[in-house]
Amino acid sequence: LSANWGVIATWRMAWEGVSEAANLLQANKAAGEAAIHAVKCVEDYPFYKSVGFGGLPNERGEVELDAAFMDGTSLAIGAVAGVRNIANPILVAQALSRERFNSFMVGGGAEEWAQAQGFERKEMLTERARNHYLKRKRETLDRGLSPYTGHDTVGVITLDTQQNLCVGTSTSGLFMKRPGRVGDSPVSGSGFYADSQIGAATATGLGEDLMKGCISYEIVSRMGRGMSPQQAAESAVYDLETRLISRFGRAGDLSVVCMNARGEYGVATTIDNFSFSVATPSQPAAVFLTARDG
Ligand code: SD4
Repeated sequence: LSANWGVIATWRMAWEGVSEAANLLQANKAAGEAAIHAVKCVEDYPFYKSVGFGGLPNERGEVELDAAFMDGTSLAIGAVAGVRNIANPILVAQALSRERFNSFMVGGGAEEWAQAQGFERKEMLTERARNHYLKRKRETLDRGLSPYTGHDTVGVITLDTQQNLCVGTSTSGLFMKRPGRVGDSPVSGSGFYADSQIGAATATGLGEDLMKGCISYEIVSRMGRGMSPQQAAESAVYDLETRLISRFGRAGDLSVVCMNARGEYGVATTIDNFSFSVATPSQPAAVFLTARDG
C-alpha cells in the first residue's frame, strides 16, 4: 500500500517550504506540523515582500500582518489580523486554533496575548521593504496609478499519510492598505478552508473580492458535491468572476489552489502569471506557472 500525502501552496515563494513540508509528510509527520513549517519558511525569509519579516508596510509605513491556521480533521481554526511586531503570525494562529474561545484575535489584543504566551517579538519592517515602499509610493503617485497592487499571500495545504488535511495562510495584505484593513487571508471560508473528509482550498488576490464569494469554502463545498479539485477551482473562480463583473463592473485578482482528501489538486486564476508550488508522491516539489485559461 503506497502512502498518500500531498502539499500545494500559492506562489513560487512557497517552493522551499513546500519541499521541506514534503519531506516531513513523507516521513509520516502530521499535516499541521508540515503546513506550519512551510508557512514559517516564507514568513522568515526577508526578501519576500508580502509575507512576514520583510513584508511591505501599510500606508503609514507600519507592517501589519494577517495569518490563519485550520485543522481539517477537528475543524479547529485560529487566526490573527493586523498584528505588528510578531515574528511568526502563523505560530500564533496555530496556538489560537487550540483555544475553545477567542480563537480569532486582532491588533493590540492579539499582540498582548502572543507576548504573554512567549511568542517572539520582532521589528518586521526591513530597510529593503521600507525602500521598496517609498519607491513604489513615489512611482504610483507620480503616474497617478492605483497603489493597491502587489500583494501575495502564502497559503499552504497539506495532506498527511493519516488523511488529515490542514491549511495555513500568512500575508502583509494589500500594498498601501489603510491601517486596520484586513483581507481574506485570516477569514475562514474566504482565504482558506479545510475539511479532511473532503478537501481544502486557499486563495490569494484581492481580499475585498475573494470575500464576496467565500471562495475557499465554495471550492471545498463543490468538491464535497463530487467535483474534482480542478473542476471545483475553475468553476468557483469562473462563477465568482462572472458575478463580480455583472454586479459590480469588474473583478479583481482571484487565484486559488485546492486539494482533495486523495491528494489530487486543482488550481485556477484570473491573472496571467499565477505561480504555485506543489509536491505529491509522484511529483517532486516543483513550481508551475499558470496562464489565464491555461
Ligand atoms: C489580501 N488576499 O490581504 C490578500 C493579499 C493577497 O495576493 O493574497 N495577495 O487581500
